[in-house]
Amino acid sequence: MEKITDNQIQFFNDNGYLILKGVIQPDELAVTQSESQRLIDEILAGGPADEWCNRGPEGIPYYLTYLHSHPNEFSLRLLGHPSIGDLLHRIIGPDFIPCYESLVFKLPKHGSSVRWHRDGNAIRENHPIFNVDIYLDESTVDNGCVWVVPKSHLWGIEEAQEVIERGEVNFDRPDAVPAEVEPGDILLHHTKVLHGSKINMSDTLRRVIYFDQRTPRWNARYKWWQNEFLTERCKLYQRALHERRTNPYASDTEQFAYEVPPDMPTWDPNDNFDLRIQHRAYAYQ
Ligand SMILES: O=C(O)CCC(=O)C(=O)O
Repeated sequence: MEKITDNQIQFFNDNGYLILKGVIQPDELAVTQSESQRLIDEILAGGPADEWCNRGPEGIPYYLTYLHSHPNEFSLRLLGHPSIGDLLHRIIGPDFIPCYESLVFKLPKHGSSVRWHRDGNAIRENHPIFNVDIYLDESTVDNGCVWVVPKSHLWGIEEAQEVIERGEVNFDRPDAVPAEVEPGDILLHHTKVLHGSKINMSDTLRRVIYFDQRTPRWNARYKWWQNEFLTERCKLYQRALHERRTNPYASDTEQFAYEVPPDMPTWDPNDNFDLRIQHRAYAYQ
């Protein structure tokens, strides 16, 4: 199993992004590709997942929210991937809790663009709050890969906001770099690093799964959600690890050992709770 190195963690902390090569093995990649295609087909046919799929600036579907809640064979097991657990533990700490997931897809010929942005409500302080982006397809400049502005996660809120407002769709920044990747690679992007992507005019599809995670200590400080949101999501993560353990891939050589953070519940396998744990239902505002 590939494990993130200390040098890679340093690069991520310094630059706000990092590419990890070949983390997802071919057997898992094949299941993930075919299952995600099934969900995309369901969206394009106006099936149940479509109601949960956002459109981009061009009006094209591209962003399936609450991925685990759309019945599928791959997303919980992917969340339970041991390399992902290991890197979350090492960068964030043992109390990480996966809080959100989505499937982003850029359709061939008319794949949505994503303007320069930071994710969520940017806070002033700099914690390692980041997304794990798992690529199912090659992502290149040609098919609308993500661009990042290295070190911009260290900028102040006003400085970043000025760029976001000025250059919404202008990717010709001399300091921007394309995060080109291959299927099975992982991109880590800090939620405060400026990032975005151009429209896909090429013939190729590109799909990526996003996992976002937080900790109870950050939530206590920034008051994003009522505590129950984290307790439900902590149970979801334990369920994901259970799915991976009980339905492993042939390529699995180990499992991630998660210690349930203090004051968080232990999941009971008989507790078959709703996987659509919505942020807004638990938001403080
Ligand atoms: O995958 C992409 O092109 C960017 C997606 C993104 O940054 C977002 O949806 O917040």
